[in-house]
Amino acid sequence: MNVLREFGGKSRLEDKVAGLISVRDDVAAALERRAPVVALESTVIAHGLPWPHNLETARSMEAVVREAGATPATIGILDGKMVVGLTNEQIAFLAEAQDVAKVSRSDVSAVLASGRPGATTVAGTMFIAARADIHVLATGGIGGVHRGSENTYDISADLTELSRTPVAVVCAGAKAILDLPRTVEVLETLGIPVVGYGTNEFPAFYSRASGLPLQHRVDSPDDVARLIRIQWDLGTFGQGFSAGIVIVNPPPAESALARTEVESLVVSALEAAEVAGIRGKNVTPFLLEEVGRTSRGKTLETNIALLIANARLAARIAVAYSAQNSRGQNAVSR
Ligand code: PSU
Ligand code: MN
Repeated sequence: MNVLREFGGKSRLEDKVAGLISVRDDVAAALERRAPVVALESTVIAHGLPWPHNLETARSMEAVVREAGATPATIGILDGKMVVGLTNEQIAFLAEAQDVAKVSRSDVSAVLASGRPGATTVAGTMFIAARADIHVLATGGIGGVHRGSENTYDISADLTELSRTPVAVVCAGAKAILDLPRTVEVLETLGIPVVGYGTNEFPAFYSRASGLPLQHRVDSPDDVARLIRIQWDLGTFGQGFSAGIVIVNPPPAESALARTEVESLVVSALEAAEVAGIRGKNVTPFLLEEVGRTSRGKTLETNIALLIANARLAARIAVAYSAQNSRGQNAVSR
C-alpha cells in the first residue's frame, strides 16, 4: 500500500481507504514505474459468460494484455477488500462460485462491509481502477439504456460512472440487448466522449454496424493516448475530475454476426424475460444467456472474440499512453 500511496508523488489513497484495497505486487510495481496497466472487470466472469468459457476467456484476456506489453489487473471484491489484480486462483473462484454479488458503484461499500465475494461491473471496476490510478479498462460491451426504460427506468450505472470517472473504456459499443440509439443519446447528454476505433459507426456489440454515426474517430493507439491525455488534463484544469471516454472497437469481422439475426434473437429473449419476470440486475445476465442458448452458442463465440480483441486494444492504448507520459509530455497528472 505504501507504494500506491506514494507513487507519482501523490497521495491518492488515504490511510482509511488503504485498508480496503489490495493491489497485487506486480500491478503496484508497474504503477510505480508508470508502466502500462489495463483494468479488467469481473462481472463478465461471474455473471456474463457460462462456465468454463468464463474462466478461459478471463485467462485469455490477461494473456493478450501481457503479450502486448502491459500488466493486466482484473478487479473484484474478496474478504472485504477491493482487489486490484486478482490471482489465477481468485479468478477461478469468482468463475465457479454461485453466490457472487454483482457490484455496481452503489454496491461497493455494502459488499465490502458484508465480506461477500463480489464481481465488479464496468461502473464498479472504473470506480476502483481510478482509485488505484489505472485509467484504461477493457470490457465486452458497456451497459446502457434498456429497451422499455420509459417504464422501468432501467439505465445502467455504467453511463453515470463514465460521466464522472476518468477511465477510458474499450468496448464493442453497448450490448445489443439494449436500446442503442437512446444509449448514444445519453452518452452525449452526460458529456462522455465516444470515439470510434477505425470506425465511423457505433458498433452493435455482436455486429460491426448499428447505423448510428459517430462524431469522432481515431486510427491508432497513439492517437487514443493523446486524446485521453487531453481529456484528463482538461478535467484536472476544470473541476478536478473528468468524465471517462468510450473507445468503441467493432467485433472482429470473422466472428461478427448480422444485425438482423441478432435482432430477432434479442426480441425473443426480451419476451422470455418478460414472461419470467426478470428485473433489475438480473436482466442483462438473463438476456445474454438466453441469446447464447437460442443462437446455439454463436453469440457466445462472438462475445468471447470481442472481449479478447478489446483487451488487446486496451493494452496497446495503455502502452502508448505510458510511452507518451514517460517522454515527459505533461507527466504531472494522470
Ligand atoms: N460485457 C460483456 N458481458 C458482460 C458485461 C460486459 O461482454 O456481462 C457486463 C459488464 O460488467 C457491464 C454489465 O458493466 O454487463 C452491465 O450490466 P447492467 O446492464 O446491469 O448495468
Ligand atoms: Mn440495470
